[in-house]
Amino acid sequence: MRAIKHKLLFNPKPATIRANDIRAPAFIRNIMSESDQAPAFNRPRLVTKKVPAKLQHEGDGAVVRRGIGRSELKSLDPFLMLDDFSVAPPAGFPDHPHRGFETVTYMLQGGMTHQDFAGHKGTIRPGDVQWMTAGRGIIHSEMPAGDGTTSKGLQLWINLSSKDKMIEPRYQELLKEDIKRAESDGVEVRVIAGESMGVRSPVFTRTPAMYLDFTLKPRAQLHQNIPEAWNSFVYVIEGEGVFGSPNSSSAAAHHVLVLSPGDGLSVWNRSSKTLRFVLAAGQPINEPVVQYGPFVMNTQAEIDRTIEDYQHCRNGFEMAKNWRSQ
Ligand code: FJE
Ligand code: FE
Repeated sequence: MRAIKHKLLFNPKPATIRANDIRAPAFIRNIMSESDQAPAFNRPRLVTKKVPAKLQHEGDGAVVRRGIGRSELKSLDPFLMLDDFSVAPPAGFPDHPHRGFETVTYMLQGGMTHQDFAGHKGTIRPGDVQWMTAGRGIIHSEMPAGDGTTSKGLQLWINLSSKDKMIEPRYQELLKEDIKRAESDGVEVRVIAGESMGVRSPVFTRTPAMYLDFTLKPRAQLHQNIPEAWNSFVYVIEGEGVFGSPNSSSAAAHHVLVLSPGDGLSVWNRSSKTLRFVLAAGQPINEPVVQYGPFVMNTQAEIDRTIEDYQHCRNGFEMAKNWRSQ
């Protein structure tokens, strides 16, 4: 079991067995290991806050469940927003700008077609990821693809540090097949960013971050390392699970769980249904954040300049001049 592996990993000095050691017979050792409640981490992360994602309208007729970004959870440095979106034509997110952060769109159902002012265009489908570094400026549309069915997914906004806010925009697009998976003991992980269960994502995270999609079968448990100094949260997509401590109450779908500092997270699926959740963690930027809708800068003066740049098609918004999505 993974728990045992981790215990070995974190045992600083395994006891050496001397010749005169009296070892318990095998049946006693088994009983001991079954009742052994030693935690998998030195400093297990616990749930400090459980917030239901709140339904609200966004874009043009779209509905989002906002986890991070709602008033009770304004941000969790470096994370600015997590929207669990659900949108069917003709609703969508028509032409709008971004500056100063990254958007990560992860599809769960249907498809989303994006078009930007630089001619970049594509459709992402379930399991695909678009990691967009808006940097100094992107203007784009994000609309549900195809036949009128509802498209669903998660959009995570990750802040950029002051030195990166005005970099050239960049896309990293990963198809489902390109997202590495690992499976063991009833736990499956899709590694969108960072590393888990021995597999690593090729995504470059300008703000150091991890983003993992876990599926746990009934009775499965998981122990995931998380860098100590990073902020982290869980968003439950489906089912229910016990997070942080085996004694904590279970958390159901559409809740954000903010985690305390620590070196890892343990999760138990004690239900009879599949549990699916994303775990995100990131290195805090520790800079002032001034947000005006889709512009995120450090000061109000920078926001004022951004609005001027956008209105006058300058400093990264040049291509906005004669552009409209089709
Ligand atoms: C936005 C207007 C918008 N949540 N989740 C204003 F349209 C948007 C916006 C989105 C968005 C897009 C997708 Cl694909 C998924 C979303 C908001 O595009 F963020 C602001 N501020
Ligand atoms: Fe957008």
